[in-house]
Amino acid sequence: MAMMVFLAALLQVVLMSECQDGNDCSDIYNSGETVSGIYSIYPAGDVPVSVYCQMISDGKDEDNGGWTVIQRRMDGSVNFYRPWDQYKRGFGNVEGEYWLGLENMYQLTNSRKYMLRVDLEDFDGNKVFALYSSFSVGPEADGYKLHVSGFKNGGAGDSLANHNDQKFTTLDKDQDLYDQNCARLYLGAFWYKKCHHANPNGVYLWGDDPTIFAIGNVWYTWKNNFAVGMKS
Ligand SMILES: [Ca+2]
Repeated sequence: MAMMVFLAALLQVVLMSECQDGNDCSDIYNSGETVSGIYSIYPAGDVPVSVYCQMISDGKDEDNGGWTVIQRRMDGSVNFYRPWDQYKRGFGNVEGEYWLGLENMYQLTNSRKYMLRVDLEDFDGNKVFALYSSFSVGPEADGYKLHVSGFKNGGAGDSLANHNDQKFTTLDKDQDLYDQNCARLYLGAFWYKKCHHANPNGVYLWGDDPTIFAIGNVWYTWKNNFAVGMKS
């Protein structure tokens, strides 16, 4: 069976602080822009960052609003095996595959409360998601630690629980708990532990390959298989 290939991790404001226009996609949505597309947001309040906003107005109440896409894989066009500096700043094509950047994620989640939605799709068109009512990324001085809680299952299962409270590891910065560098072992970059149940920044594989192990876009609790071409 062919495995997944698309992951979009989205953020949405849960609680609004005083309204500042355009800090994130939620602000843009609330200002009346309800069409999904590329917008400029201001995670740190001053420097604009181009981002894809997934605007939902015809879904369930908890889905409606502007979601800031923090990571997306869809066609393997962007190489995600990159060093720390690029994971810090962000990379890729905002109209396609990209990573928003750890510093941007920190700036956003440090100032407001967000939830996280992980959308997964396999090569057969099956779609599932995982929802977390709370998501934040800590400061660089603390390794950009991941904090997720409040899991709600949309069929994907909870593959991030294993990664909660872990620091971020890239090929040139090992902050995981394994005795080797998990990013180098699994050709990605993530909040690895020892090493992962999810590898959304791994290699984009066009389907299963039993000759390899855990380098693809794994989301273990959905496809109970580390030899898949899925992610996260
Ligand atoms: Ca290590």
